[in-house]
Parts: sequence; C-alpha cells; structure tokens
Amino acid sequence: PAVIKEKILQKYPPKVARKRAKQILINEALENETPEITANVRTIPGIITMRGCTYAGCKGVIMGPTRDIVNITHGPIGCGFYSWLTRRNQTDASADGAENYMTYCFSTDMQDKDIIFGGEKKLEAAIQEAYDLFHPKGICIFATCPVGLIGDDIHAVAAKMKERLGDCNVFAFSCEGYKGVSQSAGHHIANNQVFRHLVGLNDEQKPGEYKINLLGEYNIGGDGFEIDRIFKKCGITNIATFSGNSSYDQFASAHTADLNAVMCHRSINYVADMLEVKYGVPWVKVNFIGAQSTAKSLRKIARYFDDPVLTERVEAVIAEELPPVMEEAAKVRPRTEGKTAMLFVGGSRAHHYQELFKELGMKTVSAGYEFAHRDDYEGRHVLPGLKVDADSRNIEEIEVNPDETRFNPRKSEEELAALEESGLAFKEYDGMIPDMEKGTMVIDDLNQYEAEKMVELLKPDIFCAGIKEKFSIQKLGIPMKQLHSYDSGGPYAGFKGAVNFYHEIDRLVNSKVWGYLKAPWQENPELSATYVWE
Ligand code: CFM
Ligand code: HCA
Repeated sequence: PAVIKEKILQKYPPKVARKRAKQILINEALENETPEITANVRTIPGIITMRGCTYAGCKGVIMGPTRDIVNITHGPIGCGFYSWLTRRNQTDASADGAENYMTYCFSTDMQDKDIIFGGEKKLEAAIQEAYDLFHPKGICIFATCPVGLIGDDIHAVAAKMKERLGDCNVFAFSCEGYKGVSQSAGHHIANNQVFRHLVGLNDEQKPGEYKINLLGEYNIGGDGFEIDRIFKKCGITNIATFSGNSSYDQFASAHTADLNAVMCHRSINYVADMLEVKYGVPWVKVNFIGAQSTAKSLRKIARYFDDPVLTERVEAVIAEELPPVMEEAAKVRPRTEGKTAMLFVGGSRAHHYQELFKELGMKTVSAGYEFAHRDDYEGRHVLPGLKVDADSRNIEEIEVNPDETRFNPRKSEEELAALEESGLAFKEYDGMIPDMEKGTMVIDDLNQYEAEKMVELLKPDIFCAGIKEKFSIQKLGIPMKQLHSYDSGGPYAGFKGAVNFYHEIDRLVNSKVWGYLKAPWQENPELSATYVWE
C-alpha cells in the first residue's frame, strides 16, 4: 500500500500531494489507537471529485423521499431536474387519502431576468400555484447557488406565504450548493429546519407497542419496505422514518416514539441528538445492511425495551429468517470467496456494505467516503476533539433545550446506566477504519484520477461507487456496482435484501464479459501500427 500511495501522489504538484496525503490512509496496526484521517475539508480546485453539492444533500437526500410535502426548488431548472428521483427512493402512497407529489418536479425555473431583477415574486407565485393545485400540508423551498448570490430572501417569502395560506406549513432551506464543502452540509441544514418547523406538531399518541423512529433510512430500491416488514413481524412500531417512505405527519409525530434507531448517522445524527435533548428520546446505532447486522440490530432494539415478550418475538423472527439467508450465502460463497472489492460511497454505505461482502467471503481492500467526517472513519469518540473550521462554522448549529411540557426521559439515568453496563451502547458508533483489515487503504473524497489508478494498481474484482464512476470503471474491464441507486436493483437491506445482494455480486464478479473488453489493438499489437502514406 505504501508504494501505491506513493504512485498516486507522484502525479500531483507538491502542494496538492501534501494535502491529499492526509486523506489517503494506510490502515496500520497502532497500539489501541485508530490512525487519523483528514475529512470534511474542501476539495482541491481542479480535481474531479465524486462529491455532490449542499443543495443535493438537503433537497435530494433528506427531503426528496417525503411524499406529501411539495418541494419547490428555487433556481435554474437543472437543479430541480437532476435531483428528481434519480436516487430511486421509493414510497408507498396506497393508503386511503395518501398524497404523493414525488412524481412531480417543482421548480421556479429561474431565468436571466430573475437573476438580474430578483426572483422573490416568482417564488411567491410558485408557492401560490402549488397550493391552489394540491392544497398540501407542507411546502418546502430550497435555495440553489444563484439564489444565495443575488440575495433573494426565501425565508421571508416562506413566512409571508405561510401566513397568507393559513393551513399550509411553508418553510425554507438556505442550502445553496456552495454553502458547505459537500452534501453533508445540506443534511445538517435540512435536519435543523425539519426539527424547527415540523417535528413536534402532532402530539397524538399513535397505536402500537415498542415505538421507534428509524433515522437515516431512505428507502432506496425499497430497503425501507424490507426493514418495515421485519419490524412488523417483530411487533415493533415504526412511528417515523427519516425520511424513506415518509409523510408530513410522520415527522410531526416523531417525538412520540420511545427510541431512535439510527442507521445512516452521517446524514441524520443531528436530529437524533435534538430529539434526545428536547424530548428525552435516547438513540442507538443500528445497521440493517448484512443479515448478521440485521439480527444484531433487532436484538439491540429488543434489549432497549427490555421486555421478554419482544425479546422472544425478535428471537423467533431471527430463528426463522436468518438460517435460510446464511444457506444462500453458503451456496454463493465458493464462487465469491477470496475476491476483492473497493467501496467509495457517500457517508455510510462504504462502511455498511462491507458487512455484506464479508458474508460472501470477500475482502474490501480499499474504501472511503465522499463527504463523511472523521467520526465516521475513526469512531464517535473523536467528536470532542474535532476542530471547527470556517466551513463548518458557516452551517448553523441550533440551540435546543428540554421542552417545558413534553420533555420526558424514556429511561431513568439508572436504567440507562444498567443497559450500558449490559453492553448496549447509546450515542455510539464505530468508524470504518477499525473495522477494516490492516494494510487496507482508506481514502477520503476519492477523485476520478485516483479511482482509475487504484483499479489499475490493485485490480479489484468489483468496484462500488456512483453514476459518475460507472462507465469509466467498466471501461477498465472491472464490474461496477452502483451502491447509491443500486443500478436497477434492490432492496439490499434486511434478510431478503441480503439474498438479492449475494446473487447480484455473484453475477457481476463471475461474469465472463469483462475478459472480452480488450480492444482489438490491445489483443493484437500489430493493429496499433501507424499507417504511413506511400
Ligand atoms: Fe447516508 Fe444515504 Fe449514504 Fe447519504 Fe448520499 Fe444515498 Fe450515499 Mo448517495 S444518506 S450518507 S447523502 S446512506 S444519497 S441513501 S447513497 S451518497 S452513502
Ligand atoms: C447525491 C445523490 C447521490 C448521487 C449518486 C451518484 C445518490 O449525492 O446528490 O453519484 O450516483 O445516491 O443518488 O448520492
């Protein structure tokens, strides 16, 4: 790995090489210590990053999967269009009276004249038009780069329209694309506004036992449907998913749940913390990617509620569902054992999906996040030591206090301590680095050049990333699996999802087609000879 790192850095000017060196880490054995990586910093100009923008993280990722809020992009049409369902977030609007606006793309379609003379009037008209057509419970407004540059006051327009419409909750997000260094800033902005304007609006107690929220699950390719199927079978009530298959009312009722199960902590840990401070709902980390992780996460939830009825049901579901999945893995394993993978995905999948590869006997030789922070690499314990730079200071940190009437600690200090004692960790997660084998390479904010170089030097059996990487990697003759949109596949979460994933990876790494990818002149060097005129 040291040679590979060296070879990658050679190409860069010295200053760039010095910066990138801190984001390319060789996972070495340190005595009781995880090596430190630089993360969540600006991409070096000129580098073709895999990252997206702050608007994408706010509008596309967090708010995109909510079916009955009208999400209006204030900006040029491309921003709205390219964040419209490309993530393959699914929703179920089959219930009586359920609305689904996800099939529409709402945008103010800003033109040159709006940039010059201001777009507030146009935004106001767009909100009115959406209201007249649909009468939604909520309308959200998202700022794109030009909106911040020209200074349209989207919050003032939202407040004015909320007042005028009366029965529609209108609020806005200052999530201009350039606002932070990546999508990650957009998650934080989205979390703040949802918490401020929506969570806690509905105090009605929903029926059901063992009430949880599932935070950081976005129902990509139907993952959330599979997790909900398992919850239902166990008798666990899911009050709100943030934000896969979610509705306005789910967010509004989230404070009535008794536990927050946090799956993608990178995108949503802010909401988990705020729900705990304001309403007294504790949180634990879960992961439903991988059959074993699914079983472990269910047991974690059962341990929290500490009720033999639930524990028995959870054990019965695991006993019924896990063995057939492991049998399936065992069938595939002889064809996948010992093969290698590289995973470069946004903020948590590059870590979570290593579980599924492990179940296939495959080794992740290199992995990294596009935009995660040091805690996602090294573990949550590094949080107190993280330095706040100018870019992170630019993102609002909202002050939350215990609610005067509704703060209700779900467990006493003693109960929490006893659960901790028994091995249930609250507010805690491990990072990717300690979970990976020694000698593997962890690379933050990988770019196009480095991706190709890594494939050339390490020749993995499969490369996982997103749409921008898909075809350049395939052209190198390596199977490429999108771990964002899942290409056209999924679900991959839970028990049934794991089986889908095993079959998909088996198909990809054992396909002969990649061997035929050599161009004729690579197979027959004489064909590359230059033609010379007589
Ligand atoms: Fe969380 Fe996500 Fe991810 Fe993410 Fe994303 Fe995504 Fe992702 Mo694409 S919320 S951090 S901002 S798990 S959209 S569903 S696949 S980069 S690894
Ligand atoms: C985003 C969304 C994205 C992009 C995926 C990709 C997703 O970050 O704006 O690059 O293929 O999952 O759809 O992460």
